[in-house]
Amino acid sequence: MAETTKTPVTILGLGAMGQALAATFLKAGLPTRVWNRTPGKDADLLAAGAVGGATVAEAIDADGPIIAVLLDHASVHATLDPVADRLAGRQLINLTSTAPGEARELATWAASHDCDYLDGGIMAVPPMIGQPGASILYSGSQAVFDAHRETLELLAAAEYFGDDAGFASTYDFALLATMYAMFGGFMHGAAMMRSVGVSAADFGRRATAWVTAMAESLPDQGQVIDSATYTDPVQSIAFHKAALDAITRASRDANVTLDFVAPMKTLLDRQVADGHGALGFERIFEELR
Ligand code: FVH
Repeated sequence: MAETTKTPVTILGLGAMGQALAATFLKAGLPTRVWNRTPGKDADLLAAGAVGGATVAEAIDADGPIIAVLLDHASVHATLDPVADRLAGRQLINLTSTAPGEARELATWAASHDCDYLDGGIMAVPPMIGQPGASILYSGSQAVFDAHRETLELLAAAEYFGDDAGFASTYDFALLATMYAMFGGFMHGAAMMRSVGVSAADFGRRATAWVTAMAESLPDQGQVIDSATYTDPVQSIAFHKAALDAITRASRDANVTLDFVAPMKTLLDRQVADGHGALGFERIFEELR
């Protein structure tokens, strides 16, 4: 990661993520101000050299970007609305998870207070902050990103995706949707394997190898989707429907509910009923959007 210029920063929100961000800045020697709604969460940070603000107004009364890492969109407004008149000429970097429309609303709200807004989607859990493998996706104000890129790189690899404040959030939640499908599939598989006495940890090790191998195909599937040519499949929707039917029977035999696999079966059944059985699996993309 790049050298930092020791830009002062203010962090609003000292949950697990806010504390990890603040600790990383402090370790890098950045003057760091912190604030949290509930007092007491700043103890370790103060001991490490942070300056605590008793109020939001006090915390943001400093140079440098204001970094919000709060629970959700509502908590960003709850925190910043009362100090909106102090935001003129400031730069706000919002790392709180917000839906794309919420991020765009915050950008418009910030602009109405003459405040420059950059949105970020954190692709990491707190222990990963400052470590290789962590990344944060940004969109919104390029001026804010360019001005603070070195500082942001202290936290995680930083990538900028243009001036649509909702873009980074869309990317964030698209990646999370992919992740939750994998996690849910693992829970379903682990429940099946428990019925024949295999531990979830053992299954996890084998599932990792399988999922890693299968994930290699995602860029190729993406190319099929982008070309919208589903007529020359490696394996057809009808083939995958048969597989989901078999998974359904196997799950019933293992006394595992169909809560997780049923939506995928429904999608494939509908594709076949609509006459798309001979097309490639990727055609379900057309059904989803
Ligand atoms: N932790 C993670 O693994 C994920 C990784 C990906 C990105 N997320 C998002 O980061 C945001 C903060 O997450 P967090 O882990 O720090 O969350 P908590 O530990 O639950 O802390 C929440 C903080 O928000 C404050 N807060 C909540 N409601 C309000 C409010 N109405 N007004 C002001 N502050 C509020 C809360 O304060 P308190 O309860 O201690 O008073 C915490 O500081 C989040 O968007 C994740 O989705 C993290």
